[in-house]
Amino acid sequence: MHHSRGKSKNSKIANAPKQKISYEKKVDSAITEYSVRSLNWLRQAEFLMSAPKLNLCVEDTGYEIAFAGRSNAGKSSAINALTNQKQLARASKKPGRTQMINFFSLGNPDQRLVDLPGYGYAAVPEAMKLVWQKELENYLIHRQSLQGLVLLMDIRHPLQHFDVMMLEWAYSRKLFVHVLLTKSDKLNRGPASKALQEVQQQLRKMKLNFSIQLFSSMNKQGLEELASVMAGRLNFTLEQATEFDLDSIPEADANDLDEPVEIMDADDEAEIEIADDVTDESRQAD
Ligand SMILES: Nc1nc2c(ncn2[C@@H]2O[C@H](COP(=O)(O)OP(=O)(O)OP(=O)(O)O)[C@@H](O)[C@H]2O)c(=O)[nH]1
Ligand SMILES: [Mg+2]
Repeated sequence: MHHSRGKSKNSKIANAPKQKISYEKKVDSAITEYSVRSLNWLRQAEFLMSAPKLNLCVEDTGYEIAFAGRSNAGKSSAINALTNQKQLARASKKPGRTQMINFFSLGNPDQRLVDLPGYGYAAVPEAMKLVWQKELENYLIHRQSLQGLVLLMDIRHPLQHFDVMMLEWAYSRKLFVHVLLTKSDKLNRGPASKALQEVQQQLRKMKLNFSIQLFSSMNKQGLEELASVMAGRLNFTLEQATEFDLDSIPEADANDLDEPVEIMDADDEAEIEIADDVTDESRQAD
């Protein structure tokens, strides 16, 4: 017979393997040759350039997917986890870190990832916020190569006002959206899949038929799923998959987040510094 709810949950936790292992088990079934190839392909990502505005962006040809979401949702971290490179995109515990439109090529300048600045970061000065909103809007409206968005939402605070606006706007523009409920490591498995179902339901209610998954940059949950969705949308073909040189893929790294697990989070903390150097986007692109 079944235990009572609380008890069965506890015994389940006690018997469960460590969270990380159970997550890995969970994605196993989703691992196909295409998703593995896609993941390897994404590791070829290289920093192309940062643009402060639309007319300074890289040439608008080919295919592009942008990572969007509230400030601190984990966009830059997700790109780093996905590409298996520690500092390809600049992640930070300080919200408002990403301040330009950042382009990354995927072995081919016509297949790109874009890291966008987050929206909804209250501590950015109002005037700057307006300029940014405008540039972001410009990019989202006019960028021809933009296929769609990976929209990241903290699993603990999904579907905030701006998120819903973004979803509806993307829908009206006929862009695809693939939703990531990020920082899934912050919740146990049960609550995490419950959150997933709830957001899924709400999307359906809004008649927004977008795909959605759990994701964690910290324990790498959902990497293969995200990789294959992205590769498909970026027109990564199996033909191309067999073409590229496997030797050129960077070695796997032990951990991509160099910050501790006890991360200060904009959603938990009130006093947060404003990101320091706005203009200095110099970085090593290897
Ligand atoms: N626990 C946990 N923390 C994460 C995860 N992903 C990101 N973080 C943390 O969340 C904070 C923000 O991460 P970023 O990747 O910089 O967020 P962002 O969305 O790029 O933020 P902006 O550039 O300000 O828009 C950092 O402290 C990260 O370490 C995750 O999967 N799990
Ligand atoms: Mg960022």
